[in-house]
Amino acid sequence: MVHNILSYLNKLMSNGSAYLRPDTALRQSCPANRHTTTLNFKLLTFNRRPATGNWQLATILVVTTLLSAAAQDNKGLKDYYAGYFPMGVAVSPQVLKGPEAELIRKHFNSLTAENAMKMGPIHPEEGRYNWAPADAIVNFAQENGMRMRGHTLCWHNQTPDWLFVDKDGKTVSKEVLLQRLKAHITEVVTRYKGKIYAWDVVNEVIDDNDSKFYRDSKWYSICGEDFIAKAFQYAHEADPDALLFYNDYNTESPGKRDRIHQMVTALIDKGVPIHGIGLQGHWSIYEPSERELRFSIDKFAALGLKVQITELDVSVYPLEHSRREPRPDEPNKFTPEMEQKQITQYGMIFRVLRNYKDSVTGVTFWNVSDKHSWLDSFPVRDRKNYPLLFDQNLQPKKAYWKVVKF
Ligand code: HAH
Repeated sequence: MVHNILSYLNKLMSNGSAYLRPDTALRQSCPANRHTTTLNFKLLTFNRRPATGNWQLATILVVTTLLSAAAQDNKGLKDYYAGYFPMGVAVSPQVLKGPEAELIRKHFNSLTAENAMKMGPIHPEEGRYNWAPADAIVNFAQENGMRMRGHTLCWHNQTPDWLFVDKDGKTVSKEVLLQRLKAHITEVVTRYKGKIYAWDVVNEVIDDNDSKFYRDSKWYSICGEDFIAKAFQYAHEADPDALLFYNDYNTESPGKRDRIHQMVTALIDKGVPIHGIGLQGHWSIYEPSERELRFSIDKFAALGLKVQITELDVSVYPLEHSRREPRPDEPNKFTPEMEQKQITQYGMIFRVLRNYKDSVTGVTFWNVSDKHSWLDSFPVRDRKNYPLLFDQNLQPKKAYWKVVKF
């Protein structure tokens, strides 16, 4: 049908009645998200005074334009970035059944479980696994031909109560803890072997404070640094084909970046199976700078590692990494200034990522839309944030158009 209309149009144009350049004219005159408004406006114009008196032609113009707008509208993030990297999103099983499901199918070709595969949720008692939420997400990915990233096998947060203590509540030995880590990783990685192509094996073990090195966690106080290399080995034994990542935030601040680089270099030198670095990408409208972002990607890619942005969002507030109480004057509104800065920041981030497409092998957003983000309650509870590309009604924001028009 599209073909017929177009060839009829062509015929009219070659007859000399050609005054129509629907596609070009419209694309230039309006941003893609204004198609509907512009079309209505055009139609009204024709109703009042058809340009050539040729109603048939005017109708065809409207129909073709509608079709081209519809085709444009069907493209999602993943389609714009098909020549670059997969576009992912972190989800709960609930959003896969809700109104978000359609948006997820349209825009994303990779999924991460926001919480369902973390040790606390998936392994609540020793030897008892809660598979259903994680399975639901993996199944959705499979049914929709999406990639699946696993998050995360070893982290200091969201751990189950039993993990670090014995039956009497006493802290376990290093041997017992490593044995528990091995059992956990083997069970989880084996279950999703062939379905999860990349795992965040170890998450956030480097301290934020430049005067420290490793984070002072239960894992570290019981095992020393050994648990890190072991986690990668256990994961590799369970699925030799999976790509294994070290994942962290604040990776553009020079001190932390250097410590991560030092740790990862030592792992590589020891022959530990590590294939990539996850830069979480919990960024803000104020940071990182283009220079720091490029520097981080360069530095890790130079180690021969794949780089993925694993948890992208752009907070409209300055970054803070520790919880705190709300302040009385705490803003909650998405102001035009925030919006403008966010458009610019998202534009910069994706320009850089496209530029590094040979090193950057995946980009994942942390949550679907501004309707709900983990940043609504972190680091300040009840402070609304607007960090994503879709608004609270699941509509693309101006920052979305900035990211896809290049
Ligand atoms: C990430 N940490 C975690 O990797 C992810 O699993 C979680 O759902 C959200 C964010 C970021 C982080 C943090 O947990 C604590 C302080 C700063 C940043």
